[in-house]
Amino acid sequence: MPGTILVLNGPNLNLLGTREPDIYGSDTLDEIAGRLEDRARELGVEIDMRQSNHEGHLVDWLHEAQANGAKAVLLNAGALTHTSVALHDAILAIRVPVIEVHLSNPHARERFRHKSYVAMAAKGTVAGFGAASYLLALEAAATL
Ligand code: CA2
Repeated sequence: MPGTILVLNGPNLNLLGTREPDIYGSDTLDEIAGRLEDRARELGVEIDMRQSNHEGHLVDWLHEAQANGAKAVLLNAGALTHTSVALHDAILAIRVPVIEVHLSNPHARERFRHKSYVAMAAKGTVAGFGAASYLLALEAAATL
């Protein structure tokens, strides 16, 4: 639907809440989606939250955001953040603003997480606030 904010989640984020709560928090992705839905209702925006373990699905959904006239995309590309030129190119290929989201702060972690192909193409990044990163990114997206 035109004006929707797409919330895209990459590999392994379906496992949230089951392991590594010290790094990623104890909320499941469904719980985060619920909180985003509540806040979206208050802000008067529509969200559509998805998750895939496959890079191509994320590329297709970015293209779909453009084709359907989405307002913005919140993208937590998981580990693909640090490897995917395809996602970088897809973000540059669309005019819809993309906000990079991370639960953890990749810059405070291993060196291989310091490079982000998503950040180089995104409008901005919210990272390090756990589930609240998504809510802060939604606030930003709603004002665009
Ligand atoms: O902090 C983030 O949001 C990340 O995008 C999460 C990715 C990681 O590769 C990025 O560097 C930062 C990993 C998601 C994996 O999520 C899991 C959840 C529960 C158990 C294991 C992995």
